[in-house]
Amino acid sequence: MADLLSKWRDGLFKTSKSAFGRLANLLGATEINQETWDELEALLIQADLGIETATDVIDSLQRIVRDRGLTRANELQSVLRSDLRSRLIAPPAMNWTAHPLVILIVGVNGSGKTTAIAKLGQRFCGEGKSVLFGAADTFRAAAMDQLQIWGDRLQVEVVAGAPESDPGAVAFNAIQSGIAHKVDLILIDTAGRLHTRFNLMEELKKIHRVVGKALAGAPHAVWLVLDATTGQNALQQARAFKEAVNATGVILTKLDSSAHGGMAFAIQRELGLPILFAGLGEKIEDLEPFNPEAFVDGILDS
Ligand SMILES: Nc1nc2c(ncn2[C@@H]2O[C@H](COP(=O)(O)OP(=O)(O)OP(=O)(O)O)[C@@H](O)[C@H]2O)c(=O)[nH]1
Ligand SMILES: [Mg+2]
Repeated sequence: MADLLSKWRDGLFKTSKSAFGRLANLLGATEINQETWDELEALLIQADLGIETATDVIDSLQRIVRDRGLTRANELQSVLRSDLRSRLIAPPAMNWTAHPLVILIVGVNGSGKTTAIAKLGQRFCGEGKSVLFGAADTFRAAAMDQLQIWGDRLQVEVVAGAPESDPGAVAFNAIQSGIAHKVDLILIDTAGRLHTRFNLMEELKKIHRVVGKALAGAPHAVWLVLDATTGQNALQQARAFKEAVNATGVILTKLDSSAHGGMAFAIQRELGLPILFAGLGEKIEDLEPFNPEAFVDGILDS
């Protein structure tokens, strides 16, 4: 447990050092006055919470201060911590009813899709599930090699196609193979694409449709991989992917290289999508189920 908490703390080091790092100074042994509120609001906006969330947090804290008759700024620290925790939802438990369970992994270029698939493969294999990877990123030959290397290492079957072959066909084959081998989980990797490129988003919709033809009800989930270093721009990406292929959850990667961890709040508020996993480092074991308490403690404890 201590291990897990230090993993979150280390992973969120940059975020906790950024805007959040000034909280301790701001919320010191002084009286709460208008300046406290103005500075706190500015700090929360700089910390990537988004303007709406920042305003909401201030309103809620002001209510608590009135109700409890608080006067000292340092009393706001614990109030803020519990308010921030309450704004993040814990990820729902994995639903394994479908067999095989098919999950489509989508996102812009370089967001960490293939790495996340390897990390998820390791996690679910460790939980005793049989896993298959579908390499429906036929755009770059290296992409298939990358997934194959992970597959070999994890002893997970990888279904790939010829370079530049139809990604929908690869996804279809992956599902057929998964059904034949009675695997528990099929993770389908897709090529990175800019959410603004119409043709590429149409191609993604097609992959989604083909997956549904290969197995009724599939994909059972669409996980959107967002790079935490991109900050607020990730929200635009998320909206486009949510609309195109009905993304059901978010994997927030590279929190360890980002000072923008606060965007987790904006993602939940503005998209209503749960954050399922958080990438806290480059190693295969550095993907953790999203944990609101550990997350808030990580960003506040600098
Ligand atoms: N520090 C850190 N690096 C990460 C994390 N996740 C992925 N990366 C790195 O990000 C880079 C891109 O990762 P990929 O998994 O190849 O990204 P992708 O989305 O599959 O990329 P495309 O297929 O080209 O769209 C790699 O160098 C990864 O090691 C993370 O959580 N933390
Ligand atoms: Mg990839």
